[in-house]
Amino acid sequence: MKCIQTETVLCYIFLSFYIATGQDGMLQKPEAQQSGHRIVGGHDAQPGELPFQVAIQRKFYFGSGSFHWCGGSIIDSEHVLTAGHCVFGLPTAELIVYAGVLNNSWQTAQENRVVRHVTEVFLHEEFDIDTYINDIAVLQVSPGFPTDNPDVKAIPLREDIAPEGLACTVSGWGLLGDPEETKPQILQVVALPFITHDTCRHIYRNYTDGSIELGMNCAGYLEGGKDACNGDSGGPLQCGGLLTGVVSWGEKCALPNYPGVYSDVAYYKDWIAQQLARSRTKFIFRM
Ligand code: 4AZ
Repeated sequence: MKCIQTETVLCYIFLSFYIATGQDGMLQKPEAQQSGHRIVGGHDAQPGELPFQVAIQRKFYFGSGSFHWCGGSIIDSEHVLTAGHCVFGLPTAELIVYAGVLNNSWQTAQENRVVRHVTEVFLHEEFDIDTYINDIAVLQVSPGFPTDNPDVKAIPLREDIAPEGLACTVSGWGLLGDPEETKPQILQVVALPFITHDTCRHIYRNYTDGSIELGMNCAGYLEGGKDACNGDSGGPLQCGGLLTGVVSWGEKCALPNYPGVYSDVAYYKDWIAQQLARSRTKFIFRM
């Protein structure tokens, strides 16, 4: 959304309202922004089904409370993996992480809910907001996640290239379905087949608003119908119990021949390990 000069004040008032009403920002590539087609075919997640899923929210400027922004995955006792575009340009102090919840409303108390502040953001040094190349970030939370909560658990990272067609799930609190622009309060999950980098690059070959670059993989059906969407960014593509992708972008949602695009966890395994090491070193020096 662009604000032109003569209408700047009105536009910003509108923009604040737009954000406050929970229309997440930044979740499609800027050129591909626009909705109308949204996640279809998902269903409510069951308690304990996706204990690694977190909701990343942004705190309101005034008063208490927060609004949904992105998804993320717990990767160890004090770190969350998410998309670079979810944290790009945002103050660390504005972010808050909810784990162990199916309902992502900050007002809804839930037995196993764990709320954590973000203490450090490690955004990929070469993240490109125009192309979404290197759309990945590690968040350090404080204090660390509990070890005895059945609804809060880390997911191991995939280190090899997943095979074509592997059964995966993607999950999140992103937009639900046409025509209503509602977002679910309950975490949604949908099963999808994995699409390798090479195949996806071919599928998107004639697309002019983006391309499948190194470090990107995909998931979905060529006939469309099941996909991640606005508000799911940063969340997990899980295949065979391993974190395989991070929701990144796509041409709208659930369209035929435009599968969802993910940051490839195996491709970034060394980068992720480096960030975890950096984070731990910083922690030692902070004491
Ligand atoms: C988004 O805006 C978004 N269909 C996420 C995934 C896809 C498109 C948009 C892929 O969060």
